[in-house]
Amino acid sequence: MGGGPSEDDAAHLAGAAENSLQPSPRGHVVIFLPALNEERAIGHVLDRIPRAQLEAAGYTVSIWVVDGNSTDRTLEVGRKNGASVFIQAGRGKGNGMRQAFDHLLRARDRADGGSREPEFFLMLDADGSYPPEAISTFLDALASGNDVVLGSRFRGRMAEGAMTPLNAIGNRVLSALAHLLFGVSVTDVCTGMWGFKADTLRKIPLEAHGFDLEADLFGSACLSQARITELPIDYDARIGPPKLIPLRTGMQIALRLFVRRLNGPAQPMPRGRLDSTQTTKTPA
Ligand SMILES: Nc1nc2c(ncn2[C@@H]2O[C@H](COP(=O)(O)OP(=O)(O)O)[C@@H](O)[C@H]2O)c(=O)[nH]1
Ligand SMILES: [Mg+2]
Repeated sequence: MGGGPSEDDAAHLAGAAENSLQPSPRGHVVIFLPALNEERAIGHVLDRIPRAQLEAAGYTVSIWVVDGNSTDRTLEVGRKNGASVFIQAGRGKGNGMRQAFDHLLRARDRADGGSREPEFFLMLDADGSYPPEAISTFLDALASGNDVVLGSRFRGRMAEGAMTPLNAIGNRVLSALAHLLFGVSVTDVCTGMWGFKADTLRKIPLEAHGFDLEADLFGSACLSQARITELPIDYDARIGPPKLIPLRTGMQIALRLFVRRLNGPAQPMPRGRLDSTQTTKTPA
């Protein structure tokens, strides 16, 4: 990689921006699937996204696989199933998602020509554990005035074996810590399913590099007085091996919560810088 997006990429991007100029009565929905070596799961996740239903309801939908430089067939399966692909620079879920958010926010700014149609960003893990069918409910919660919606696995049905006892305890402790530090009630701060108004993401600073992304999203949203709500979601066992190392990741998440709290409401990060090593492709 390197050297910036090719002319081919630029043409794809221009095409994507033109598509999103089509008027959409209820707004634009951008769905992000962070993925590192998820060739076995990502096709199923993409299949389950209720794209036709969302389009019939009046949304314009685009779906992006945010790839952490997978070495398996993740990208190929993603493209085959109709997703666009964003290949992050470097490693880490936090780095990848921050780059992808910045990139898409910038693309949306170029596309809407100041019309400011509603824009909703959804993020869910690409490992088959979160329910894509719940996207419509998340959009309803955003459309009815919430800025940030997170899916709580502890308030929904959890499949047997989907979460190890150690992870369950860790998630509970980290959620209690988040509640204590930010004063906003939360039962599952580490959840991998989120919805945002794009304008909220434009305003909140994010600094996370890895699996501390969710802690950063939550803390930063709280400090910017965003209206946050939780919805119950079902949680299944993931397809394929996990990427997360429990205890180390737990410490990293706790540290992110403290750092975010101590740093306070920082200035929003300048959005829209495209790192020269990122590449993007929409499906052919
Ligand atoms: N873009 C990107 N995604 C990643 C990276 N590491 C993990 N992921 C994805 O992030 C999601 C959460 O990872 P997972 O191993 O399932 O962690 P867990 O669900 O918290 O146990 C999955 O969809 C992974 O494929 C990375 O470095 N970059
Ligand atoms: Mg997972």
